[in-house]
Amino acid sequence: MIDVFLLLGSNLGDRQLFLQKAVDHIEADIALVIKRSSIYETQSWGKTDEPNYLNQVIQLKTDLTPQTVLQKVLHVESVLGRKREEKWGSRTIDIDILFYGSQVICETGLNIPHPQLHNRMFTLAPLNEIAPDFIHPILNKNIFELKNKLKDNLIVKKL
Ligand code: PH2
Ligand code: MG
Ligand code: MG
Repeated sequence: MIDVFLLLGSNLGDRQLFLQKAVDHIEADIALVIKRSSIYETQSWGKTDEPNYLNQVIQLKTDLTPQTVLQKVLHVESVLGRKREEKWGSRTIDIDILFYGSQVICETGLNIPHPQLHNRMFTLAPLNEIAPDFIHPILNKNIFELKNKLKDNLIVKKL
């Protein structure tokens, strides 16, 4: 069984409900969630005039291939996103694969580890809560070290 870490994010609509629904769909369609971080309220990274996000990291154990995990994650996004897209005119849930064990995967549409995770406190803070000792297979540093090293001043606080 491979440890898979996913980042959930929502910044539109009932953000907490979308995170919960994502977890429900993931448990039904992909794998049991063995750990989940607290939910964090985070300032929008990249486009800073967007509404704040809620972010959460969850850990799964699965034998599914990374390609299958991606396909299933995109399906969950589209089931949740599509419902709300008409109402809110924007995406309400984002599910990103952060790690698939210690594997490094570079394919079109599938880059693991997530290429930006070490630059984002909204990812490292919740990840550090559940997996501080996990070693980034490219940077060869654990999550705790990456978080302490990162200079990202955007607000990230536990709900
Ligand atoms: N996701 C993005 C862009 N910016 N900012 C925060 N705080 N949280 C996110 O999940 C996030 C973001 C693109 O996926
Ligand atoms: Mg994302
Ligand atoms: Mg995404």
